[in-house]
Amino acid sequence: REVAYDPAVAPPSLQVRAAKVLEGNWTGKSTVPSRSLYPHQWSWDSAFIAIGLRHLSPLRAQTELETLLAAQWADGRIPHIVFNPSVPLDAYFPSPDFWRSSTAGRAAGAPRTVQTSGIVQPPVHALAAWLVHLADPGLSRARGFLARAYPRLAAWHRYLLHRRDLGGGGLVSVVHPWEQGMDNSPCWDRPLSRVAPAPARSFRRADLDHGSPGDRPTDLDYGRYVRLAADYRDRGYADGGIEGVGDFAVEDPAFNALLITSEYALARIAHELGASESGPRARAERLTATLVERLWDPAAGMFLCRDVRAGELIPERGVTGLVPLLLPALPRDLATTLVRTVCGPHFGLGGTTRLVPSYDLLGEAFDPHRYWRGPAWFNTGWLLERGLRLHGERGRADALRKGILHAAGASGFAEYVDPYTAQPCGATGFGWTAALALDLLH
Ligand code: 9YW
Repeated sequence: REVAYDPAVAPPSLQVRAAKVLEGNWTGKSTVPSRSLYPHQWSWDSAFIAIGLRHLSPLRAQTELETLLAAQWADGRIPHIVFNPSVPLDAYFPSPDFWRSSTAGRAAGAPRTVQTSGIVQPPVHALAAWLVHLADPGLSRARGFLARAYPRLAAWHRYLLHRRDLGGGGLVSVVHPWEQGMDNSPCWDRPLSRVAPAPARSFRRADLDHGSPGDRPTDLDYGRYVRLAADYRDRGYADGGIEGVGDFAVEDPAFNALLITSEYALARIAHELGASESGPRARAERLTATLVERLWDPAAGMFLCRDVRAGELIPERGVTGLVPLLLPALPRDLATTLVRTVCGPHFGLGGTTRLVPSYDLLGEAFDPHRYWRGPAWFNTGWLLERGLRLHGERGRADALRKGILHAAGASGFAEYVDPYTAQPCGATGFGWTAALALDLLH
């Protein structure tokens, strides 16, 4: 029997559905990661969101990044959250009255007119700015988009390279699991065990109003996050070498690999602006060598995190240790080994999984539903898809792309999914899931 095609009843395409999510999460100046769980602007979310938004509206994508950059501190840091003053204080914890950026962060140069957090997130921004520029170079030039963004992005990288080299070996350290962006990854269990948690009664978790407790970090995790953030705040958000650091300082592979990727982007931006700057590219190559020297673990066949306080590598396999596949100057044998690891028993890509789990499938702490302890996330999937393609793994990149697009659509653009079944976890209508799906469609 023949069924006539009726466009009125055809289901909306993935592209249209993703655009709708981004439309719904747009506030007029930036995009929230999730209307329910995360009602403000998040730093690396905005970078990923801009990368997708550029296909819908290059102007909105530029505005997204400009709003974030306008909240930069005088010391160069880009805060991990820019608060929306019209959202009630109890909608998200920790709220502005916890961070107190304009008072506690005064010495570090926090802005007076916007409230922000005082920690940072991975530096995806120069990469995003470059990709946004490429979507409509005419508009970008007419608005002076890169000319205005460049000094801010350069100051951001300087802050990280000069103020955050806590291990003294040339890599950037994060001082809080929220900075690295994979909050409760088992990679943090060991360094976090040194942190005395803030008492559970001393704060109220707004996240549990929206997310199922089994999909979220535990109360003990939160107690430690709160303690670390409060200590940093009480030191005036000062970064003063290893003595000035709290109990948590970690050199993370993904954070540093994203900085390197953004250094390459910064080199392209400088070139576009007519500057003869060889700094960023040379730094990117030097940093790649340092990353290999300090974080590569031949036995694991991947990068590991370095606990700066303890002076040792952390023996846990997190997806963070695969992200350096993004780097063009990675030695060939390391790239080959990384691909083997992604597709081997610990991450299962193309075998037991179609998406990359956030943590070792065989690890003791593996939990397919709990946040960064196993579920597959779309931003890391997108980064690995790029890495595979860069190193000539076209078939695997195509398959991962297909897996990501399918899971994004089928899950209602979930925050994260079970890596085996792609069952949705966390929030749906999630900003970077929709944005990065859109990008992969182009
Ligand atoms: C938090 C917004 C953020 C992401 C992080 C993710 C989570 C929890 O949500 O952080 O309260 O900040 O772990 O990567 O940027 O989507």
